Amino acid sequence: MAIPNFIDKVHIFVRSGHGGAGCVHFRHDKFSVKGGPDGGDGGNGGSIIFKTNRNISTLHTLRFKRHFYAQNGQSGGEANCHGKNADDIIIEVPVGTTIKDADTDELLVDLAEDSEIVLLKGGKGGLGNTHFKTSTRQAPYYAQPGLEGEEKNLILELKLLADVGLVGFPNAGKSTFLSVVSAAKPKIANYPFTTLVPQLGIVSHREKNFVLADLPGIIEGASEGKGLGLRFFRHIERNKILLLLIDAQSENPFSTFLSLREEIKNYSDVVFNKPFFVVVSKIDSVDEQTLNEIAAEFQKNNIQPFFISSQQQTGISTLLDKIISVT
Ligand SMILES: Nc1nc2c(ncn2[C@@H]2O[C@H](COP(=O)(O)OP(=O)(O)OP(=O)(O)O)[C@@H](O)[C@H]2O)c(=O)[nH]1
Ligand SMILES: [Mg+2]
Repeated sequence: MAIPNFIDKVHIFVRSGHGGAGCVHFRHDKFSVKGGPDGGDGGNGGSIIFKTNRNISTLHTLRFKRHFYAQNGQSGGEANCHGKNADDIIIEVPVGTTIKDADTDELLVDLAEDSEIVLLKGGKGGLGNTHFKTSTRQAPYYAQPGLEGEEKNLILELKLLADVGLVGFPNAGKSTFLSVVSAAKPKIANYPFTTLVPQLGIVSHREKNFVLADLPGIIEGASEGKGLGLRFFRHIERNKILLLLIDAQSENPFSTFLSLREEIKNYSDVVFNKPFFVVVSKIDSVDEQTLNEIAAEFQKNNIQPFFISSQQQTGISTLLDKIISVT
């Protein structure tokens, strides 16, 4: 499920402007033939600024324009005339963009929140000769040159912020679900803790996209620091909606659901209060009567679960319809 417009990594070249030179000039009009210095300062070069914009969700505009040169500052003029400062160049990027130096691989900035940063400062304009007059040097034939701008090759990467998080006990079928709804290829196996770090996939459904995160399974006691789950709870805090995956084969799916909620509550109120859907997985592996009993138990508690089988691809479309209606 490739998404043509989904660009998450681009190379660009940026250069800030040089400062304008300070001016060497002496006043001479009909009243002062040998006037004092009046050379003005040079203007500053334009800077390269990165700014987040929440209305942009990909880096694709940078695919067409990859070179950014800020203008140089204007030179200073006579009669203390200050050279014009060059305009800054503002490059807008989605929240979640990281910027690396392409030559050194050094991470320069992580625009994880709304922010604006001057990445390459324009060169400062030079001072005109007015500034260099002293009691012993009445006629300075000197002004500063403007300072050089900077240039850099950059790699911009968009860290995907997942909209939807898959949360469940180990072996619940989270990775399998991710693998059938996105192009991601997570490791799947019939033992707990197959997934060790969060995996992300982009789900395209009815011309809408969302990012789904498959998180390592949490175990009872995760909130007390047992198992891997806790380390990754931070990711869950950034998700908008959670899918609580409950294995239909578990002894009592409803009490499995309650213990999952309990684990979450012990860890974080933020996560506990997030909207969630209950998804009963692997429904191909139990008989219809069992499914009816599971449904009845949840319904008694006013919860309407989704029933899916990733293996047989049943119930998936209905679930995705619901997700895109709320993301
Ligand atoms: N019958 C059946 N088996 C499934 C289904 N989905 C997943 N499984 C199996 O369940 C086992 C665990 O699946 P995973 O997707 O690795 O589970 P997980 O929740 O990611 O597990 P951890 O990463 O260990 O937390 C694998 O053997 C899968 O083949 C399903 O819809 N039906
Ligand atoms: Mg997994």
